[in-house]
Amino acid sequence: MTTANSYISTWVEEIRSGNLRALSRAITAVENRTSDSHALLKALFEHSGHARVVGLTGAPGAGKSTLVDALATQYRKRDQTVGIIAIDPTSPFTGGAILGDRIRMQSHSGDSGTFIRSMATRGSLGGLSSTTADVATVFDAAGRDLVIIETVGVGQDEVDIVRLADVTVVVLVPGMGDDVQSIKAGIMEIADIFVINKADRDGAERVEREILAMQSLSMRSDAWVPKVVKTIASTGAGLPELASAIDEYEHFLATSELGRQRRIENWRNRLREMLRDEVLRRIVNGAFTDEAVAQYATEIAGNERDPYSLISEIVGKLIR
Ligand SMILES: Nc1nc2c(ncn2[C@@H]2O[C@H](COP(=O)(O)OP(=O)(O)O)[C@@H](O)[C@H]2O)c(=O)[nH]1
Ligand SMILES: [Mg+2]
Repeated sequence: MTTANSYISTWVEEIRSGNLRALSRAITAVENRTSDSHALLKALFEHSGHARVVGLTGAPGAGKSTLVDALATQYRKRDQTVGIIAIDPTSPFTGGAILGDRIRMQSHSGDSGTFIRSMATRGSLGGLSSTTADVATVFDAAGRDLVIIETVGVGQDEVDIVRLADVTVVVLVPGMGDDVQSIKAGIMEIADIFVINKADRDGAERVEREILAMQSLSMRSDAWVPKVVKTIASTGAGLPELASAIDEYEHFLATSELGRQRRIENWRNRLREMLRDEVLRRIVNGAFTDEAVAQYATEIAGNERDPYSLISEIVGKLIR
């Protein structure tokens, strides 16, 4: 027990002192939900709460990774440290995302102030947004000033992830068929800032007009009007403007109590998810092993047993 605790506290100290290997090991542990990750997160939590979290979402190929890179460079110029979580649901373990991120890492290589981690969406034992939130907590406790989460804006998972962020940036591009109208309404509503990337291409103005037209029709409940920033991520054009737009929104959050409310709302959702994960984990470790599930399923399919009583029975045992 004591050994375990001192092992964890040594690990925490290493993480907090900027040891990148310790940080990397911590993220891996959290991602894989290893047996010591729980104790680690508990110990790290008290050191968290300082980082600002920026979420960046948009269609594949919109230039999110390039933009995140360029944004990290902006923050490094201000001497702020950055942790990047890149999530790509299309490339679980191999393929484009990982290769792309290896290449990207080189652009910051030699600078320990930017730390990039790609996360697989499949194979994660907890919910994806839960794992992402925990990795963000690790970065936060490690003293990173800014955590940037990059995710493809497609499904509910991604919307949940983006909700973790203090500031959400939705990346659009001219053409590509993702006109403002066809973008998922859910993604549209969560934008605190719009980026029109690839502004070197034709049609950037049209996208901008569409966003502005949409904004003129409906006001957000908090009265914030999301800024629209045009960028060319590959050259860095518009990046200082994006950083200022993020500053502005952060200032708005800080002076309006909304930042705090947003964090509370976020925790309401996370607590439910954490509870669900934990209950499921305990049940799977107990009565609901793969073998048992196969047996139950066979019996239920054969009408030898009813599923309702089975679930009540299993959950009942856990709660008592
Ligand atoms: N023309 C142009 N190409 C860009 C721009 N930003 C990114 N790209 C390119 O678009 C492609 C996809 O970029 P990537 O960052 O991987 O997109 P992601 O899938 O959204 O992360 C890459 O070939 C980038 O070099 C831009 O502003 N203008
Ligand atoms: Mg990417």
